Amino acid sequence: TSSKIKVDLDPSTGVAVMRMQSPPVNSLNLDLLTEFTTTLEKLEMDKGCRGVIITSSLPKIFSAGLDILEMYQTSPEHCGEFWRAVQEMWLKLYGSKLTTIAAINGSSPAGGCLLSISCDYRVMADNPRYSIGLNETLLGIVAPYWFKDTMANTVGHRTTELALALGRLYSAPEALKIGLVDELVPEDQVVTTAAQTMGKWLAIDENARQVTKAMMRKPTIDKLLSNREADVNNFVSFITQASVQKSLGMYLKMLKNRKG
Ligand code: CO8
Repeated sequence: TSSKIKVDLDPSTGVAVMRMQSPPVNSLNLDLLTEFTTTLEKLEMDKGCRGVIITSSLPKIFSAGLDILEMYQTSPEHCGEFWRAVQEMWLKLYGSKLTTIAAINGSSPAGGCLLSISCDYRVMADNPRYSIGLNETLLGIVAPYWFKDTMANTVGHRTTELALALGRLYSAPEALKIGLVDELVPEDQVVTTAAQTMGKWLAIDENARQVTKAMMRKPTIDKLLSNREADVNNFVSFITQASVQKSLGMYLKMLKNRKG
């Protein structure tokens, strides 16, 4: 099976680097989501692993977010299966007992932003051409409540309200300003800075840190856990609406025309 994620675990530090390598844009399709979740599960069970750095092996792009082709002109059954995989990825990552750091070395819209804000800490490349944000409304779709909750837990309610309503994509400097990312560094230092920061996190008492993380995040996670099937049904009935399909089609066309 061809792997969409390269994993390197350094046994001397207990830190693994997960590199998404799914050209052209690391869009989160069913395969990548599933591999992401199983990779994280394996690292969680590995006694030699305490932290994970998540980054991209593609230049200029961290992740283009959810693969629109998984939800455009596909069956309701497929949309449901896809959505369960998105939920699973978020539940695993947001609730991970490992320390997780996003090394955001390129653009990170929508699902890419969700992935980033589900980590404990974010280091982004200091390049104003790279942007990050929950831009769902620009596609005529609505970020689910647990995307919204994750963002509000990161930057606060009002900033999230503005960001989601306008579908804002923040340049790296803007993202730092609102606290959507924690640190900007030159592009070639994103992963090394993440590794240095990881050192600080791993110096904290493991149990105290894990209990604290769970305390902060469990209510948000439980909200989805107690409502997963309703959330799947909600997604499927929304995304399969003719008007929403039309918006997705127009957005895909816009992406293609933008080229060159
Ligand atoms: N899904 C599928 N295909 C994509 C996606 C995507 N998210 N992003 C890009 N592509 C495709 C492009 O169409 C293009 O295809 P082709 O080669 O056939 O023309 C190819 O990937 C390369 O893309 P670009 O030429 O645009 O590459 P650039 O390097 O110029 O730009 C970007 C990279 C910045 C990532 C740009 O592609 C972009 O902005 N992509 C769209 C990002 C986006 O808006 N994603 C939103 C996805 S929706 C989501 O994640 C959350 C949904 C929540 C659902 C809730 C519903 C209820």
